[in-house]
Amino acid sequence: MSPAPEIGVAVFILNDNKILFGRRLSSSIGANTYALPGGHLEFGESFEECAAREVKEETGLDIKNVEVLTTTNNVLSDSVHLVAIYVRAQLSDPNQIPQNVEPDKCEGWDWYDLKNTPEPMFEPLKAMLQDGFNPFPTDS
Ligand code: 8DG
Ligand code: MG
Repeated sequence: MSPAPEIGVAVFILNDNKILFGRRLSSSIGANTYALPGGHLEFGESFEECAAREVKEETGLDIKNVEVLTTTNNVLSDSVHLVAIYVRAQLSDPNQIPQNVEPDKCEGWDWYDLKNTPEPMFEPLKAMLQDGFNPFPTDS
């Protein structure tokens, strides 16, 4: 039987025209590449609940105004099929500082301009950003 696709929620945290990215560590999927905070959808969760939970678990940040933006569907190998729901959110308190709560999974978090995103980028995000995807509201 084939393995099931994984469902992830990834969060563009937008603050002061910047986006939070962190470099993935260890043997996880996409090791050494930069990605958004996020994680697997748990049974019964909404996308918004999953986004807030994963952001808190990984960065210590509290978010608000979670909005679904788009999805990706990537088959990375014979055994890895990722479906991701991308949301955007704002910090509940814009003065909060991200903490590296899971240092075994992430090198650390930092803010980047959309025009100067870090490399190498996690594959599912790379194509999106190369295509010109913009997570900011159109009036900002
Ligand atoms: P968990 O198992 O502790 O719940 O979650 P995690 O260990 O934090 O999961 P993850 O690998 O960070 O991400 C969940 C899934 O979402 C995984 O299949 C990879 C996929 N994914 C994308 N794009 C992105 C992204 O930009 N950031 C994150 N974190 N995951 C992403 O396809
Ligand atoms: Mg994660």
